[in-house]
Amino acid sequence: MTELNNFLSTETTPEIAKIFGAIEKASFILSKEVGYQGLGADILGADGGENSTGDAQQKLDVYADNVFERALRSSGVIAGWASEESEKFVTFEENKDAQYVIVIDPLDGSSNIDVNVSIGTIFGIYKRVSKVGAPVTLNDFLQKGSHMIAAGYVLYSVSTQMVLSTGHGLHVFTLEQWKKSYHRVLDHVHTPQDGKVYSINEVNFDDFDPKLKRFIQYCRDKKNEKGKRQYTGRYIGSLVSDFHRNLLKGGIYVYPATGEAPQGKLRLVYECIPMAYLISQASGYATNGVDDILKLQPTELHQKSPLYLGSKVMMDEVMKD
Ligand code: P6P
Repeated sequence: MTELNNFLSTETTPEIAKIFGAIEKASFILSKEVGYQGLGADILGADGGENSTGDAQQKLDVYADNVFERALRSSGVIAGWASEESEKFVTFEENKDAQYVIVIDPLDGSSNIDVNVSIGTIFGIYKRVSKVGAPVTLNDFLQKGSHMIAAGYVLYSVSTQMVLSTGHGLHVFTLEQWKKSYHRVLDHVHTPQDGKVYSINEVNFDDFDPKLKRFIQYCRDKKNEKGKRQYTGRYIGSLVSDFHRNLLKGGIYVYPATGEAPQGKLRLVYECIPMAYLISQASGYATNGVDDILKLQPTELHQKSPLYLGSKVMMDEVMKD
């Protein structure tokens, strides 16, 4: 039993612990492959294909999708999944009696792969609403975030870390590469109530709604008690990386509606909702600029949504009318 599994056995059911065990195994493989970038490994660069929603696929996107699918199928406790890389959800026939389903972005930020910038896997777990023993249905994956029972991300960076919650707080594990095991480094993390960082692609400033423009100007102008700037901009262009820094240091991440992306760019089901679940477990919160992300009713598997999430004080400020 791995340390991660040991910890989860005190936090959740054996089935949920088994799901995280599958994610753990798949992340070992991906962490190694990501680490080979630049060595001519033939899994870098564009795959030439497109995913279900027209995003150019990187070879590592497709590779990650296969690795996570194999691991989750063999866990025996996932009845089906919805992945960013496939247009439709998939029933894992061999696990039709299983009670859980997973929504996943196997590799977010993959355009950063070739320039050695950190990337991540995002996932969320639901109890299926369809009949156990039957194929999974679309409704299994279009559940509100308030019904999510666990979520996490894996950040492939200077070190590989898994951040997770099963509803009892948010915990951080670091992968010890040579031993192939995760070690808990932080538990019951609460993101600072206020922060110093706002993360947004300001090239779209002219498209932002007046409320957001006001917030950006507020961040640019706000001084601390020493008369120094209170806030600074940090934007890696990788949601998991920006989220992780802001989670630990305090801050806000915003991908709003823009001219090119009137519904935002991020996917509600397998990016926004799992990240909203995680920040809510760490005393922050997430909205689509108007409503709590966890209260939204998804209507399509790959629908997009604006995403505002982070420290309470900064979120309250950006949400002010
Ligand atoms: P832009 C990566 O493609 C991603 O989905 C997020 O990880 C990241 O925060 C965002 O898009 C970057 O998008 O339009 O600012 O380059």
